[in-house]
Amino acid sequence: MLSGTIIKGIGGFYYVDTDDGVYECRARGKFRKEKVTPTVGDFAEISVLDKIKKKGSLDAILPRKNELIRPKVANVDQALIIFAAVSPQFNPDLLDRFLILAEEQRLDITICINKIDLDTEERYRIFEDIYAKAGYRVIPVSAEKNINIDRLKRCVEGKISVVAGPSGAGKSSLINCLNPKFSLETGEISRKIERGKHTTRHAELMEIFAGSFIVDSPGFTSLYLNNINPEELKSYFPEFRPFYGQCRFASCRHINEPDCCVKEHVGAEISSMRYERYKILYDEICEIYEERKRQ
Ligand SMILES: Nc1nc2c(ncn2[C@@H]2O[C@H](COP(=O)(O)OP(=O)(O)O)[C@@H](O)[C@H]2O)c(=O)[nH]1
Ligand SMILES: [Mg+2]
Ligand SMILES: [Zn+2]
Repeated sequence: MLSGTIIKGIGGFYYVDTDDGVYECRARGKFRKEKVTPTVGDFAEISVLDKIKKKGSLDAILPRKNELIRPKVANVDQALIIFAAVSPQFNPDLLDRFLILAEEQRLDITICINKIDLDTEERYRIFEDIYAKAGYRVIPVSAEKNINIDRLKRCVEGKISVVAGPSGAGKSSLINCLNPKFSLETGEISRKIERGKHTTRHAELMEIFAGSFIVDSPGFTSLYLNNINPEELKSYFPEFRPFYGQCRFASCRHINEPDCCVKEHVGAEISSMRYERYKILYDEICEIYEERKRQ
């Protein structure tokens, strides 16, 4: 018997990455009976049917730590959110939307600021500070000049990381940088290929090195916060957490209530930029929420 990680599932076959290479497996009937769908990211036990042709059968999947819906992946360890310092211009509003979606999925989060080689005035440092203070791990890098790639490598080591970020931020370039064995298309060419893809994309794990996987997340492309409950938004701002339970009202939304402990710390422990965005997004989400109730 062998064990490994399911890296791809397609047409009834599951591809399991083991110490003995990648095995193509069919799932035993009991999965259907038990209504369990093996999922990319699952740790699986397989029996070897043909060692040469690398065929096997999927016998069992181990209990999941978590399960994302879009992309459909189990056992995700972290979201790696990649933004460019410039080109495209760093956009904190967009970053906050990515963060909220990742927080909603309860993922551990790393923010990677790429292309620092182009940011001659080092304006990215302002954002590095704001997000580090909010409680996020922030890694400034350059795929082009190979800056801090070791730090990024350590951060993905032994984990399943879901990669997200705007087009052009340098996601593919960074993956190529982490392991020169990879040669993902980058730049304009890659965007043309992406536009050409109309088939539904199946989630697939890329093994960047042994035991370290990355999964692309087309599901993060819609950044309308349609499914966020306005009352839960505050729990997606980690910098509010130290003040939990200290406002006068337990239900405090930290907007216009009296004796709000969060508001008292804005400008100090809590960045004004992030707090202002919280209020804007709260209004936006309330509007969507009300609109849906009327329908
Ligand atoms: N100057 C500079 N350019 C970069 C860097 N990383 C990526 N690029 C360029 O930015 C463009 C978009 O990169 P790509 O990896 O395709 O971005 P993706 O859409 O996020 O996958 C490409 O032309 C890259 O060569 C970097 O660190 N510095
Ligand atoms: Mg790309
Ligand atoms: Zn409050």
